[in-house]
Amino acid sequence: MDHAADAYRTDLMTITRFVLNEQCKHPESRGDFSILLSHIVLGCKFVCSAVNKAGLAKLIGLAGETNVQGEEQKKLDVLSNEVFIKALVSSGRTCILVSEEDEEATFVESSKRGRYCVVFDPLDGSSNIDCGVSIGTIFGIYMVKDGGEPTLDDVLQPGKNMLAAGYCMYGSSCTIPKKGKIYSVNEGNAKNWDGPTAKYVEKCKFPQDGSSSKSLRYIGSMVADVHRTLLYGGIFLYPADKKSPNGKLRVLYEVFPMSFLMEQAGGQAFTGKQRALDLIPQKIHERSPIFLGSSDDVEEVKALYAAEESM
Ligand code: AHM
Ligand code: MG
Repeated sequence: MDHAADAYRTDLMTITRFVLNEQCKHPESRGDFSILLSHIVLGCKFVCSAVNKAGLAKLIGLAGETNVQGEEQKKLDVLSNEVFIKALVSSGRTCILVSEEDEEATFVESSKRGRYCVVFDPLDGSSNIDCGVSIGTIFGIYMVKDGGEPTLDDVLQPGKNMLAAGYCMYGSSCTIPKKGKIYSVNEGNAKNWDGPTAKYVEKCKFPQDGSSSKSLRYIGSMVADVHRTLLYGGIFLYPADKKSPNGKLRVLYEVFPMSFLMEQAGGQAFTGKQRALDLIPQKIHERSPIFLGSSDDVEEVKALYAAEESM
């Protein structure tokens, strides 16, 4: 007999149910973190529905503003940012918010203040909005350092101090394979790459050890490229180059959360100089080169940088 339950999973594990289940295991907890996560989930659900109906609701296109990094803001960038700021402030559990879209950090007024700092990119990959490719939200959470008045130092902490990080992909639990068959990079920047990056990509195409060459996959939405890397393995790189000596991606809300997730899944994240999560950012919108993915693949990049340093 054909039961609906055979065709569909009916024991749905939603994120809200997961968070509540986890919280029940810690009866001493105050529930603050769960409340914060539920507000992040609310933001994601709102943005998801806005992205789904972007074409119909005339949300496609530019907002007419340029953000702090000199990039044109899309209407959905502006809307998503507003939604997240409001959701996070109204959670009553946050004290400092750093968003890709806002030049200055937001300090939550004292009556609504909590102990958590949230760094986020409300809509990563927004250049892909208009063509319907997957885009997403990236976030990381820190605990404020002490009970005093919050300061920027509370968010300028190394990534390894993050309590949690996540992304939500719009449009579409894992352990990343130890080695993968895919490399993911904007090859259009190749003429400006440094030696180790160029050598690494050359090895991906023309391996000298008898292994097969890797396939190139590059979407141009970090969320989608890292999502695939987590599932299939391989490496995602946004290296430094002559034009952008610090790469493109922002430390607090792109590099750190994705590096955090990559390490949790058993992979590695490297900046070209050090473990990405050991960086201590000096500015909220600081950038860093990043190589992240399967442990063995990142190890190869590390060896090439080490070899160059010893020359
Ligand atoms: P955004 O936050 O302004 O969307 O920019 C970040 C995006 C990442 O999602 C992606 O990895 C990268 O920029 C792509 O950059 P490029 O077009 O230079 O390859
Ligand atoms: Mg981004």
